[in-house]
Amino acid sequence: MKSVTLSLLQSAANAFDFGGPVLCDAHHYGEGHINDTFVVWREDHSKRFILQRINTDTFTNPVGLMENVCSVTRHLRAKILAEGGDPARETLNVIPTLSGSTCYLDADGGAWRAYDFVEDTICLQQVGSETDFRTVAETLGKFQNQLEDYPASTLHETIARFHDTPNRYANFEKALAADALGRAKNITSEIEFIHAMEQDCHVLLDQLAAGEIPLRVTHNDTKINNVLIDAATGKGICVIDLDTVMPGLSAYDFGDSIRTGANDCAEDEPDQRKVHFDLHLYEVFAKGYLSTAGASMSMAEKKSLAWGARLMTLECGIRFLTDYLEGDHYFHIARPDHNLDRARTQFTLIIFCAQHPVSDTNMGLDQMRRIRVSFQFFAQGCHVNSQGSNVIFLRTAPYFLREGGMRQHFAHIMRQHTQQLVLDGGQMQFILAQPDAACREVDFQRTIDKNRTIYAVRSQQIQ
Ligand code: ADP
Ligand code: GN1
Ligand code: MG
Repeated sequence: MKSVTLSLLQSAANAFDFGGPVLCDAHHYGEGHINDTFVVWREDHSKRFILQRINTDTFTNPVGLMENVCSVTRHLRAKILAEGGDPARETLNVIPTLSGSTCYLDADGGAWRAYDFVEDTICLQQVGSETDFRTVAETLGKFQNQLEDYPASTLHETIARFHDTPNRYANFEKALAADALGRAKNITSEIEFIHAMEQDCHVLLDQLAAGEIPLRVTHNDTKINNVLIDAATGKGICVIDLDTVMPGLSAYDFGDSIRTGANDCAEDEPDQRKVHFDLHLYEVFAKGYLSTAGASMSMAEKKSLAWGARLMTLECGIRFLTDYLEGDHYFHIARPDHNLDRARTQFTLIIFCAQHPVSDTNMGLDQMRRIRVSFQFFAQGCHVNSQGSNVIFLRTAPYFLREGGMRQHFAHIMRQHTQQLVLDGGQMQFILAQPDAACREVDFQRTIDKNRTIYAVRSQQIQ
């Protein structure tokens, strides 16, 4: 799409009923990857609005999309009023055009829409505190509840097969086969990683097809920056970016938030050593989400949420990498290899969840809790405090130790404290040793003692 100039923006703004003329600023607002978002002010600065050019390469039916948004927000408004809330702040309010339409189509085929600006809110790009993440979780769970009785069949499918992970996988394969920019040679290990995950891609759709989990009306893009938090009270205020509200699975909404929130660095962090999946934040989010959405969910649906975390992360990584192969035409980028960095971050997060007990009861929380103790232990300070020595994991190491991000964390702790690691079912213990800063070769001798597998660290100095 053509880039937005001030005159294009001003003529779009002139089409809307803002209650008088507005001043435009052609700088993009916010950090969305899809639409072009701007803030416009009334000339007397009494009020501001969000003016957005909908990305019509992505959303090919903007009029249908706005029908969804208007109808969903009407439904939400009634719920908010019934609950004694303030609909002016707690959902998006569409500003009509001067001719009464929900969007304005410009001469270049661009589609524009406007909303009231929801004032005095915080939009998180990364989770700063546990409390905020819990708030995001509760707000999204509540959003799901409020849409429980929405007639799903009336919604336009704004992006076909949006969370069809096997189809995303197939699209990746096509982009790889075409390799239009000759970039495949840069991503051999990522390709191998995706191929190894192929079977996982089907899990949620298989559960849906088998009738084990229900189709609901879901948001489908629950990145944490799509929830606004009240700046004064810290309460969750408004779920925004409603373009993808469509029939979907609760696992999609749960998973996309985990992907963005239980990660203690940015989605596009270029240094993979800094990427760390935070199991404690996972648990915080799960509790918050279930506290508002859980009552109507069966155990099978709750269990599916953990798969959502894994598959939304995988799917997003696959999408970033597909875009990288195809020349970065889908997600906005700000630097070369931006999509590659984003994809790698997703894959590192998955490696961290490699031991994720996705099929356990109670969404794996019990087992999560057990293994968390040790995960937290070896995650402590591991980036801050690097000794500069190397630990090499041999082929005999458990597979998850051989993978990038996980290995970094293990390696650091190994060289500081650990002599022996015991895996007992999902449980791990570390037997501490005095720190020794030598460069170590670490091997894992598999010893079976009835029910127990012991990976002993044969730690020998190699230099
Ligand atoms: P995208 O689809 O590109 O992510 P969004 O609709 O999420 O677009 O908008 C991008 C950003 O603009 C949001 O992350 C948020 O910071 C800000 N934003 C969007 N709508 C509003 C609103 N009504 N009030 C305040 N901020 C908003
Ligand atoms: C896009 O629009 P935004 O920035 O909230 C994308 C999501 C991805 C996300 C990755 C419509 O979200 O699906 O998960 O980027 N939205 C669309 O950051 O494709
Ligand atoms: Mg957004």
